[in-house]
Amino acid sequence: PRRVSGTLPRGRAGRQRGTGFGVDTDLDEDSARFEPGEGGGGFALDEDTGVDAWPGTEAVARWLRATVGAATGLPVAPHRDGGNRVLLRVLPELGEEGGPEAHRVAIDGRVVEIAGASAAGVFWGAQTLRQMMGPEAFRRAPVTAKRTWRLPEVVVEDAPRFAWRGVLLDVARHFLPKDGVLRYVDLLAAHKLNVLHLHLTDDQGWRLEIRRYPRLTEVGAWRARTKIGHRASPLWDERPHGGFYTQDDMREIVAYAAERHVTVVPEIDLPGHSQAAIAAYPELGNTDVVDTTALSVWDTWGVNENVLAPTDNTLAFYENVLSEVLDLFPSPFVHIGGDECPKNQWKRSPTAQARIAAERLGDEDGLQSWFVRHFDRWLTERGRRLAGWDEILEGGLAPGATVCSWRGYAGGVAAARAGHDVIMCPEQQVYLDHRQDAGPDEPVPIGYVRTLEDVYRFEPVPPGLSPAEAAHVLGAQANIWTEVMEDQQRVDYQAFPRLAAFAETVWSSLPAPAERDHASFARRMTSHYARLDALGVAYRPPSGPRS
Ligand code: TNX
Repeated sequence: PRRVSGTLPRGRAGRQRGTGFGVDTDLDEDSARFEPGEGGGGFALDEDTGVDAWPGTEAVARWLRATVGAATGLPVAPHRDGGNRVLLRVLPELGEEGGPEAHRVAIDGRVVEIAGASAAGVFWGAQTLRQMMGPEAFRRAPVTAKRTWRLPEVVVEDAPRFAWRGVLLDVARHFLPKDGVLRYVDLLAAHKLNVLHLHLTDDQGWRLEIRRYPRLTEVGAWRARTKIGHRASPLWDERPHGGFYTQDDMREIVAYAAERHVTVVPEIDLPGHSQAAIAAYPELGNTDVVDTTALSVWDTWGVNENVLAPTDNTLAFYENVLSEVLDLFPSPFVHIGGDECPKNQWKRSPTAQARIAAERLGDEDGLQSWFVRHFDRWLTERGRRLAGWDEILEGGLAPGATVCSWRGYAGGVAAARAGHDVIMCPEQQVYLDHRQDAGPDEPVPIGYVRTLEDVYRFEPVPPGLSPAEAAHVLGAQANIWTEVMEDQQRVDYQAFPRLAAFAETVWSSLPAPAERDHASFARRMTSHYARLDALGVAYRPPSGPRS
């Protein structure tokens, strides 16, 4: 069998090319690239094929059965003597070069061996196996006409470029019910993405049950109406909106994601983007300058003046919230937001000014930094790491903070130079709420255009960083803010196909942006659209909006 590496699109006939989320393993149109092995016919996956799951890979076997089993109608059951087999095993030495997610899929006439440096590597290898089976393997309903699925004799070796391959889902602006979140976990995993950053709180909604503070969801999870379109629109839909995850829901989401090697990173946004919390508990706001009892959950988009008051009560409240968050989320990282916090109320508030003087914070930026440092210490003492948006650089970065650089690369570069870890998510390239085309029929009422090609040109490590600084770039994230996405259908439309391009930029070691092979990517997308169809994803068609 041939040996191929799935890290780069090479574009030469006869060689297999990598995609961002595995290797290009389409049997239908690219079968010429697979040379039959010595045994001749390759591997026949049929009703006698069993799964031989070595210790640590049991969840991968369950996943194979639930996906490939459902699509093929084959048992995909534990291996018994007689049939051929899919062997799953952890082989730590595979990680010496490629790290813990490295894996190898080796197929001959008798065995499909999926070996990974860790269970995560085995899982990504199993995803590659499903890709190799063709689009029908992504269906829910079984293909009944086909009893034997042929796989070529091949060796695929692969490993991701970055450890953090993330997607932010904003479930605060529009609530996505639990099953929709589970579905997104599956979609992330199908693209070998491994971080789901859940934006759980904002001015327009609080989405997580906190037992100690029931009004956060009784009041904070509901709004009376929603602004149609983006900031400039003068129209509201006059339709109530809301919802939240119970703690049991969230445990289920986290466990489901963990089985798919996706880490759920929670975000509790502070001290800005907090009007829903203030509407529920008015004492959290700047009561000495505004009547916070008159506030309700916000029904408009943009940057909100109603921010948290810098009091001991606020700190204690959020410590209690975060204690419950830590119980639910094993993630090493907890995101505390820190973005877009206007300082006008603090400028007018005697309480805030007294805090600035007492703590020698200098100015309001120092006060914002005081909030972040407090929770950085608090999280560090509990064995977690704080992540925040790049505004947390203002007024001085907290010692343990990791920066999510969204206003371009500059914040991330400054943080990396200062020895902090960084997640790159520049809005100019990987904000999936931005429209995909300038055309008048695009259904998304946002001005900025970020095309599929723009996303494919995304490079997480900007030029000019030394190797040591570049090592602080843990990876990147595509952010799906949902102001203009009221349901799953709209989220699908905005997320896909761009998320496939993003996945490639974080998995593969692509050439420099100017040298990327868009034609090759477009060709490979042709077969990927068929997979997305089988998965039921309402992506934006390549020919433009369905109108
Ligand atoms: C800025 S990105 C925000 C979000 C909005 C987004 C819309 C960031 C940290 N803050 O609150 O949803 O722009 O693109």
